[in-house]
Amino acid sequence: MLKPRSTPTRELVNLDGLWRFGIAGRVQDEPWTGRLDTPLEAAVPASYNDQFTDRAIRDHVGWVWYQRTVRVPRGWAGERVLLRFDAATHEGRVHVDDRLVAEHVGGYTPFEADITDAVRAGEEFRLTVGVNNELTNVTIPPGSLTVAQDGTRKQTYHHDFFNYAGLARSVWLFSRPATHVEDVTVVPGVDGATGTVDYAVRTSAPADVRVRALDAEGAEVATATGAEGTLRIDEVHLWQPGAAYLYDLVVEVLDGDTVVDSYTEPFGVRTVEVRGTQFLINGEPFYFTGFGKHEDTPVRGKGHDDAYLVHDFQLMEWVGANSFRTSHYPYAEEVLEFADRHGVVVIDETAAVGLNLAVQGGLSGRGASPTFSPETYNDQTQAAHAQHLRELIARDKNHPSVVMWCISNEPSSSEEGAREYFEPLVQLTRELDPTRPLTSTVWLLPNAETDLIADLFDVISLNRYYGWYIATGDLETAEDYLERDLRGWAAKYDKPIFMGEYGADTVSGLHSLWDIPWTEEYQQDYLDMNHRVFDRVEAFVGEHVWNFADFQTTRAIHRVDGNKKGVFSRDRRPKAAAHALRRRWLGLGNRKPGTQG
Ligand code: BDP
Repeated sequence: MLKPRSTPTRELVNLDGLWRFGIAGRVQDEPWTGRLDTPLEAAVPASYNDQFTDRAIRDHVGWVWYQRTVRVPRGWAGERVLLRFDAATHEGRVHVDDRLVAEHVGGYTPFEADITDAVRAGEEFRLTVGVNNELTNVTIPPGSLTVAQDGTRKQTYHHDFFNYAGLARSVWLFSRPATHVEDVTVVPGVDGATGTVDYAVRTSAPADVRVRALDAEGAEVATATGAEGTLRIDEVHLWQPGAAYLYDLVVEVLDGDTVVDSYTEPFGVRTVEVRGTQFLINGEPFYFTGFGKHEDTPVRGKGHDDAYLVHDFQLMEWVGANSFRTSHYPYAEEVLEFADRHGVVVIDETAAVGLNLAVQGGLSGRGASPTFSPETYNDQTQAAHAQHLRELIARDKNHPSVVMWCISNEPSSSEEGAREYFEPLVQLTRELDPTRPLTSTVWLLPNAETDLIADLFDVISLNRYYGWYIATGDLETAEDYLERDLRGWAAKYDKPIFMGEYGADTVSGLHSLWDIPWTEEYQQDYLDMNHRVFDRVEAFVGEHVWNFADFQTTRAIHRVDGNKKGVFSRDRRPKAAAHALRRRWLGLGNRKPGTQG
């Protein structure tokens, strides 16, 4: 789905700001039919949970309502008028005046509604949006929902991060010509010094199409006509990790000589390939340094914030990180665009976190339910996962920063049913995007012998906590376990091995002379131990520390005001480990430590 942009034929109005807000049960029934009966206002974009002092709002399970009035610009008569929600977490229902105009399930991908027939240029309408935060066995991410006899809804989670919800990303009103560009796909390639750009344009109705590639200075470097084709860019300027370069693809829909729609999609020319145990970007071995992140800040929750965006990327550059993973859901598109412009490499992850009842069963002492079964994660879950993959790839396919899809985090991959669940999803992802490698992270228990799905993927991504959850506080034993584990994978598979997560909770400012978990010294020693092992394993292609920053977690997990595995605190101050990582990562030049540049 194309990002709404202002172009010579399209206009865009941003609807962020303060909206009337209330939770179901405290506002009238069918709140879209009139003015929302509430004293509250909530900021958009931001999760609603932490904006108020009321626990009932923070912990609300079910629908909440947002409302504002919107005026359609008077010059839009004759144009199609659309609403676009960058995200409604996890389900959205949109009403224009009394009319339902859109419904969408999935909290981290965008959706739009053509409201032309419901509004008039120059006039106002009432925009009411319901957002539901419930997670069940058939949503992505999954959760468990129980409803008590008195109707109280209780939500439990299969992930540790707080279930921030609401309108955490921007809302737009935009105009589009009746005959328009619906979609653009750009697949770059390299042929010697020439860039090849396979493009495909989908239009709303049969029409002539012209495309022009412009370089960063705006000079035209290639042009073609037709909805599909290949552009050749001589002396191409590659998009490189740490040295971004973007072209623009200007796509025009023509009626004779008249341009009826124009849309500009930025793109980069780079290649990605897994060969043997190497991960190649532009034919060069690439070593990932960086983090698993979260969209998480005080007060805003998962709300997108440009100041944090800039600051987080500054901190990543400062620490020498060349990449990050969008753990555990697709991030705001602004984040990927920023990564495109600044040469930061991204592993783009779905919201499929928690397809794992083995972890929970073990911890609760109740015994594990089977993860994959008609009562638990079933065909309907798989269908929701497939739909999520379609929407993610439709949104992010043209970003040069995205070098790999991570289709799930820590599923129960050694359990019966895992292969049947994942094989069709892997196949679907390869059909949707034949160009990017695939991975899925492996949780701490399955090893090379017990895992049932690793062969389906191109890169083996391991989340390992030896020295934290296993061999806690005993880094010698942890080092031995880790090395044996990694060597097991390296012996079995001729594939790159990547550390998707490794980390230790650390309270900023807590120090000790001794090797004591939770101290800043322990976090450093823990990371050092991991790095010694990584550097001894040849097939190793990168390391993403868990986590970039401390983040808020759900109540039902043993945490001290959130997950403290951040290398930076929640307010982005460096822990000692940040300085240690900086010493290791700066100057690596995207190369594995110890190898020649
Ligand atoms: C991993 C999960 C991650 C958690 C982390 C932890 O992938 O989401 O935050 O453990 O426990 O299993 O810190």
